[in-house]
Amino acid sequence: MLLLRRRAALLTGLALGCAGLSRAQALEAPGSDVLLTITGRLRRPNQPGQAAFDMPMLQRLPQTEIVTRTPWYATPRSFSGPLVRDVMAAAGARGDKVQAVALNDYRVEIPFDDLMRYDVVLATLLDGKPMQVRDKGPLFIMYPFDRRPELRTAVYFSRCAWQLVKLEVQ
Ligand SMILES: Nc1nc2c(c(=O)[nH]1)N[C@H]1C(S)=C(S)[C@@H](COP(=O)(O)O)O[C@H]1N2
Ligand SMILES: [Mo]
Repeated sequence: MLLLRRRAALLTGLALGCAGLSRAQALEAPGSDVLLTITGRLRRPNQPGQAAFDMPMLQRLPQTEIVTRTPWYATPRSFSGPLVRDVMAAAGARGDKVQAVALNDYRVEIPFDDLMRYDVVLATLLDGKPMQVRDKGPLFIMYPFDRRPELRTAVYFSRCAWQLVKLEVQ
């Protein structure tokens, strides 16, 4: 299951890489409410200087599920959505780090290394359901804390921005 998901993610990564090489390929335009904006060095913007994603665009990318305990909930929960690295690839984003910005103006820096080393998920669903803003939604960055116990530190918990609205590539 996990292996299949990994393989799917890898194949998509390759496909996106090829699309990036052709350069003519633009990121599709969002057809509904924009949930996430990526700014910075982008090879595939879909708006002047930025890449905007709506829910269907995020849900068309390969999906990964992380079931894990977290500091936010008393029991293990399921967080699912695209990998952050695939969202970055879809926008053709290149950089060393990314500033995650949340609705409540919370900001935190995430090194690109994290995205390569770990399967960091841009969660669009909590236990299979969309998250309301009052439930830390609509987007929640999640690390695989239970599969990678070394991540269970304040540093990585702080990188899990909930109510995420923007990623600034630097
Ligand atoms: N949107 C948002 N995400 C956030 C925070 C925040 O204030 N706003 N705090 C971060 C920090 S510093 C930690 S340690 C964890 C847990 O903080 P919390 O208990 O306030 O959610 O969430 C992280 N994600
Ligand atoms: Mo924190």
